[in-house]
Amino acid sequence: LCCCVPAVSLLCLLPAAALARWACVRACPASCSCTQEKSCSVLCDRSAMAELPKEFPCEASAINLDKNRLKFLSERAFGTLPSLKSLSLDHNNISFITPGAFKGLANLVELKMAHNEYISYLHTRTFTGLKKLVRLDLSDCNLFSIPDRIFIEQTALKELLCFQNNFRRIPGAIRGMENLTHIYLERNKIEAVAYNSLLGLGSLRYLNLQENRINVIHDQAFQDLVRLENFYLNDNLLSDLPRLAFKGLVRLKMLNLGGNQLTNVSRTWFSDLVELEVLYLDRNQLLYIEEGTFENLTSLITLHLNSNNLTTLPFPVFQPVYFLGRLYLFRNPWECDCSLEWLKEWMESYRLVRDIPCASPSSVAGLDLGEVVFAKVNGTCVDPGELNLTTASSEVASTTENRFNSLISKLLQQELREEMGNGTESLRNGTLLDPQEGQLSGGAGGPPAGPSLCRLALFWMVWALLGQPDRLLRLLCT
Ligand SMILES: *[C@@H]1O[C@H](CO)[C@@H](O)[C@H](O)[C@H]1NC(C)=O
Ligand SMILES: *[C@@H]1O[C@H](CO)[C@@H](O)[C@H](O)[C@H]1NC(C)=O
Ligand SMILES: *[C@@H]1O[C@H](CO)[C@@H](O)[C@H](O)[C@H]1NC(C)=O
Ligand SMILES: *[C@@H]1O[C@H](CO)[C@@H](O)[C@H](O)[C@H]1NC(C)=O
Ligand SMILES: *[C@@H]1O[C@H](CO)[C@@H](O)[C@H](O)[C@H]1NC(C)=O
Ligand SMILES: *[C@@H]1O[C@H](CO)[C@@H](O)[C@H](O)[C@H]1NC(C)=O
Ligand SMILES: *[C@@H]1O[C@H](CO)[C@@H](O)[C@H](O)[C@H]1NC(C)=O
Ligand SMILES: *[C@@H]1O[C@H](CO)[C@@H](O)[C@H](O)[C@H]1NC(C)=O
Ligand SMILES: CC(=O)N[C@H]1CO[C@H](CO)[C@@H](O)[C@@H]1O
Repeated sequence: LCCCVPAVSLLCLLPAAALARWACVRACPASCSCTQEKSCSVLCDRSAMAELPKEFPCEASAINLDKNRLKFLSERAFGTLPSLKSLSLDHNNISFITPGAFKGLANLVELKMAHNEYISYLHTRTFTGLKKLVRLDLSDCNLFSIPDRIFIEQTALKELLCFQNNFRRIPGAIRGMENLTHIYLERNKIEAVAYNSLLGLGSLRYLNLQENRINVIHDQAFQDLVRLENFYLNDNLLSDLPRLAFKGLVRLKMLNLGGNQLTNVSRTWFSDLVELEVLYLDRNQLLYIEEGTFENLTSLITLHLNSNNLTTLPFPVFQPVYFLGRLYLFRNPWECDCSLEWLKEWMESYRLVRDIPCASPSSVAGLDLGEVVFAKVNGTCVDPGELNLTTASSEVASTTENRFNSLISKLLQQELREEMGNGTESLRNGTLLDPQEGQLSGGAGGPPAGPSLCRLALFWMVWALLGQPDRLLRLLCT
């Protein structure tokens, strides 16, 4: 029974603060400590408790029961606590929750039950009475599924944390929960995202599905997620995506598709993602990126394409390139022939790219693209592997150009090396973290200033000259 009745007349003589303190402490359970600062907090964590105390202070606004040995919650396990906002039961050994266990906690906002590894089943009426619940944590609880109607009263729910369970599909219970903003479902065993799995989630801003076993995504599965900003789909088993997979996600800022099995990137996938700033496509098996793929990504700052099977990257794939701040291309079997000449130039002028190890042609294998010197014959680039076939006829021109070209490369590389230092890239669970990402967000990737501009100008000058070897020779020889 609740004790929250106006205190007896004697107590009315006490000041309100003193009265509150008295009330909070008076009913403090034996193995807990109770503090009344702003509101009544009951701390019962790490006290080897196997059963709940008989009674909590009626004024309690927060109860912490973490790291005990609780096994069982009976109906109305906490009595009636009209002031309780936060209840934490993390790291216990709860294996059964009687339907209606939380009845009487009508104003509870946050319920934490993470790391109770023996909860594998929840009854439809588990959360009955929790009409104000905003945040629910059921992570690492060994759940295999939850009933579709379990959240029928939790219309205010905004954050649902269910990572590290055994779900094989996205719980139907979340469908249509229009106030949900954050869903954590990483490290489950989800295999597919059906067209109706995520219907009606119009407020969702964060969705984490990483480290599942997703191999199928139905067409238009994400169509209702019009406010989604951060989307983790990395480390799944995707080998393809529907043509219009991300259609309508106009607010998306970060999309992580790393660690899948994609081979082709279709130009239709990202056509609506006008606010996307960071795109991860690393650790796939990409062979081919369709021209125009990044065409509409006008906000893109960082693109991760490292650790794929790319051999070449046609220039038109990167139009428009002006907005990009960082481009990661390492760990790909690059074929450093003339088709990558543009990338080398870009690399040297803008410093947005580095680390492009060449796998072929054999004459440059093992070099970095930045070290490859593209020979020119009559102003036309000659692929490294073929050099020996063509040098004879125009030996003078090409060697002079080569020497000049290589001098410029060396100068630029020297500087590059000085700027790079070590450890610019750190791996977070296989996904590259960009240490500068945060700083880049305001209009990053614009033209480099100061010395870089000079380099750029120098570079284009040399380039223009190299395109006209006669002029270059005149310039060098007079
Ligand atoms: C936790 O509960 C399970 C099953 O209910 C039991 O097998 C296990 O011994 C309990 N562990 C502890 C530490 O009490
Ligand atoms: C949920 O959001 C809707 C608007 O989308 C709002 O009318 C409703 O009051 C919200 N529910 C709760 C319980 O906050
Ligand atoms: C990938 O693209 C190439 C070139 O267009 C095409 O030949 C191949 O069939 C595509 N593969 C897949 C799996 O779509
Ligand atoms: C880019 O957006 C425009 C206008 O919405 C659209 O017509 C075009 O097809 C998009 N490009 C790609 C590659 O999808
Ligand atoms: C990508 O390269 C890896 C290792 O080099 C290879 O095992 C894999 O089959 C390649 N994938 C494709 C699609 O070519
Ligand atoms: C280079 O140009 C000269 C004269 O224009 C021509 O004789 C020669 O065959 C050209 N060499 C090659 C490799 O095209
Ligand atoms: C040119 O060099 C490549 C290797 O760099 C070699 O395989 C090829 O036989 C050479 N061709 C001629 C005509 O010497
Ligand atoms: C760079 O790496 C070298 C060898 O790997 C190491 O000795 C040196 O301390 C590193 N420098 C910095 C600034 O981390
Ligand atoms: C930074 C980060 O997310 N690290 C996580 C990598 O994955 C392991 C387990 O797979 C986690 O324990 C780390 O927190």
